Amino acid sequence: MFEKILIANRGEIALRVLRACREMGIHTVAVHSTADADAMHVRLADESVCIGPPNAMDSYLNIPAIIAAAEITGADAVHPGYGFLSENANFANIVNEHGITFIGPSPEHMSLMGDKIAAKATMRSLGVPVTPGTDSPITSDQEAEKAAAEIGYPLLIKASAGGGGRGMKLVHSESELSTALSAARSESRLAFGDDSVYIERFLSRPRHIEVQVLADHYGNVVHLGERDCSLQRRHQKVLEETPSPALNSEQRKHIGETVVRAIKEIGYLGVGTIEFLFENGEFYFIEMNTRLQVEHPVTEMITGIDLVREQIRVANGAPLGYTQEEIEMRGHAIECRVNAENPQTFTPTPGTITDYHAPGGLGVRVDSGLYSGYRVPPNYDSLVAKLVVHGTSRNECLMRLRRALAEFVIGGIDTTIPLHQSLIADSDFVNGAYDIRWLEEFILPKG
Ligand code: MV4
Repeated sequence: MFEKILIANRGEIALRVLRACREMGIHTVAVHSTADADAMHVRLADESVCIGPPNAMDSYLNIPAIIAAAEITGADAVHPGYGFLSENANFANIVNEHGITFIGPSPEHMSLMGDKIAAKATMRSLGVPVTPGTDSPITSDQEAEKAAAEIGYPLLIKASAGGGGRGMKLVHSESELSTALSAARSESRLAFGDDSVYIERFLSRPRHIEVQVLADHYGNVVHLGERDCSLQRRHQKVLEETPSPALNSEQRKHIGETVVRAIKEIGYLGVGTIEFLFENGEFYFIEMNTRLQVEHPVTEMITGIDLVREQIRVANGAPLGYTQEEIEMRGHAIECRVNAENPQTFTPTPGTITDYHAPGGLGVRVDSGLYSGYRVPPNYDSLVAKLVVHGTSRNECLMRLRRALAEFVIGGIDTTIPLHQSLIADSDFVNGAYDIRWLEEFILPKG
């Protein structure tokens, strides 16, 4: 097993990885910016290295500084967490070239899935249902018009190098097509240095459902069910749950088996998430994420599988210790993302935590680096805690979540806890009757 892992991240996920390492007897190296010198992940790590100033470009995205920290401390593996360098194939490649194990898939799989057109073409060829649309980059207005005639309006123009909603253009009719195409191209060139775009049929009110997979070096692949991540604001997830209230057990089994077959076929390694839009009983593949995701704990709560431990084990060459049949999905889990933001305006609220009390009790988990006296820096993502609750049924989970939210004390700054309280009190949410547009409509009248 690895002796020492460098955690190339910050905040709650750095702590999450550190906890898995400690349970496995693996030493940890924290890296941090000058803004994070007092962060919990730095305090708890066996060793820490300051890698630069607050700006992420100069610290958490600074590849030479991170490699130097790994070499100086003698780390034999790097865990990238999520965000930052976690889906950067160039970083993974450099780590590996230094004789250090990148805890994640191969750089080739990261590049393949980073190219959204190639990812879709690959999935389609493997029998995964994909969103109707073009299979190669659009090269001219005429080609776009021809494709649009088959796909129908409204349609979406998406950037191949985009993902997560960046660089999408909604087109209502042919008269808008040429202008939207040039706009999408130039925005994509500016943002990603790549102007490849593709066209998809626009699905008007789907749900966002993603399937978790786990693969080892020996062709063993399992799925760990799905997560419903439809509750988003401006492409930021707010609350996630598993199982999805929208799926029945046949649909779950079918999409799980479809995904496992495809992932086995490409020889993928580690954890991965296959994202679908789900509308009128049909799944449409949109993207695959090659990293551990923020919302992974809901899957852990219903399966009992420690996904970070599994990532580390398979990266080290260990085989999965179980088959699909041995995985049991029990009960229901919900995650609330607690952000340092005003719950009405969503303006970030960095500042000093004056009081802190995390909820506890049966089925309650809090992943957070907060403590009383900690100063939330203004430089990074506003996620400061994840409240994850498990229950034997969705209803029990909801009752427990209501109780846990009421117990949660984060003093000194505004957080999105009140938003979660009003959200889970709404009858549409209680009934599971929501889609990707529901949350923004829910927020609007009060905004
Ligand atoms: C779509 C779509 C409708 N039709 N594709 C946004 C993020 C990126 N992963 C894909 N996204 C969408 N793609 C087609 N063909 C609507 C969205 C979308 C969305 C998807 C999931 C969760 C929230 C969303 C919010 C707005 C738009």
